[in-house]
Amino acid sequence: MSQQDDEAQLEFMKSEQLILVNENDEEIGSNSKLVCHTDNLLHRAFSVFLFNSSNQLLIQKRSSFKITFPLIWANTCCSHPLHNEKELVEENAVGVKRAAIRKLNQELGINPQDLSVEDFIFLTRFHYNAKYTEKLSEHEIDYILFLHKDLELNINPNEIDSVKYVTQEELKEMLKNDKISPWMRIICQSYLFPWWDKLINGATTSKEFLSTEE
Ligand code: DMA
Ligand code: MN
Repeated sequence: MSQQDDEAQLEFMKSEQLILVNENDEEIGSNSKLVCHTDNLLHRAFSVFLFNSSNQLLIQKRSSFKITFPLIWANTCCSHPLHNEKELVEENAVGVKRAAIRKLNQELGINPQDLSVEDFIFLTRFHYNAKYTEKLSEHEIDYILFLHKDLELNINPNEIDSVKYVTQEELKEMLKNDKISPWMRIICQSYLFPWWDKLINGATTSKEFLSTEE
């Protein structure tokens, strides 16, 4: 870590205990957020995609204070479930959804009372590894969660530089021209747009999103 690192971000790095997993996403222990990202340890993570009632996706530009991948565009909110009783629950991805409610509040100021775990649609999880610098990397089993709701925002500037709602066409232009996080790029290339079409066509359950029938 460097001397310029933001205090608040460094504190999360030191104090948060993340969930270490094997390639099958089975819990195998815990370590600090810092060690996970300096020693390339595989850990559990999530990526939320929030759509409003006009079916636009909320994306965020990460703040300059972020220790990994600052000032690049990503999906609505990403983070990690913590190694505690509430967020370790695996049934229906409840632990990850609880972590998502916690971070949607901390990053975007969304009132936790406006959300419940039932609002989230868990679609899939995937394994990826992305280097940021020689010293820092992401190595995660990332859970993709959709959320289709109009929500009031109050952006935390320590986390987020800016946010905007985009259409599919606008995001496709950004994928050509802007700096986009590696996990967001993978999700856009492998999953996002067919599911976004289904959302526009009224899908609400994971079964509807994942069915291959038209
Ligand atoms: C980590 O996101 C999770 C993914 C999917 C990259 P992050 O660096 O934004 O985590 P945090 O918000 O906890 O710093
Ligand atoms: Mn991570």
